[in-house]
Amino acid sequence: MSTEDDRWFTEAQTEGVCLGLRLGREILARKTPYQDLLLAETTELGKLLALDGRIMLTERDEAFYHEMLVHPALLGHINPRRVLVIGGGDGGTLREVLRHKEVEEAVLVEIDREVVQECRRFLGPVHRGSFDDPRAKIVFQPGQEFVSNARSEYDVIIVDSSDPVGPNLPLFGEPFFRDCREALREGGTFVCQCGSPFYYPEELKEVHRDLGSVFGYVEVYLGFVPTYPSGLWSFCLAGDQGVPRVPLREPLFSTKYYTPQVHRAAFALPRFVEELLSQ
Ligand code: SPD
Repeated sequence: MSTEDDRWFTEAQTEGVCLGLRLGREILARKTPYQDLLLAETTELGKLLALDGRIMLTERDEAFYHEMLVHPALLGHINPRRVLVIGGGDGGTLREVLRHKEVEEAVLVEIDREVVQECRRFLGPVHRGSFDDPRAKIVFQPGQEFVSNARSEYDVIIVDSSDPVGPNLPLFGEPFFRDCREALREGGTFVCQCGSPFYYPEELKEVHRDLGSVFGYVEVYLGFVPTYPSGLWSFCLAGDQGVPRVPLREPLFSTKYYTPQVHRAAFALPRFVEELLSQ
């Protein structure tokens, strides 16, 4: 399908469905110790970051994902001072966390140093200097290892992982969720992305079930990310003292996708999602 002048990146979203993005200049393509890393210009969606052939972000729609991963958790917490981000080596999640003036420290734990290094260099509009913010601390370590050594330290834990395969697998499942619970302070909130409920219902179902066996409260909400499989994307919020489905404060910054109204509406689930969660 690709010729020299007409190159495409295609992600096989399922065995029978692909998404194709027409590429411009390739910025870099190489193997890191953990995964295949690709950074390229696309003709319509800005720069693309793909890991192991999966789209992590395009500049055009990354804010949709990062805002919806971060703001429901932070604006639903009464005073989020210390925040832990697991994964998210492109810096988009960290950027959104640091927009909250209550945040005094944000620790980002990324397994792959090269992802941070290359995103820092080529994806300025995504991280917008967040790696160098005095409130940010960057740690290169497997997220599950870092969390297993933390006790009652964080107000919010955000898991910005890829799909549950390869180096991301340990970030899904009960043992990791238990360690996250231990790492949270009283009244703390956990949030993670849970994939496409349309193509991968089992992923959401299992994360929801496993979080439910660890935390007192779990809530599912949805967002729209055009370049992720099916576009319809799910997230789970969890905590032991309830998880508010409404913002406790107004956001004091501009956004591309998130609004307090979207926040409230995101918890209204289509029938097929309600049904898969109740099975
Ligand atoms: N199907 C890929 C889902 C990836 C979710 N996380 C992306 C990381 C962007 N910060």
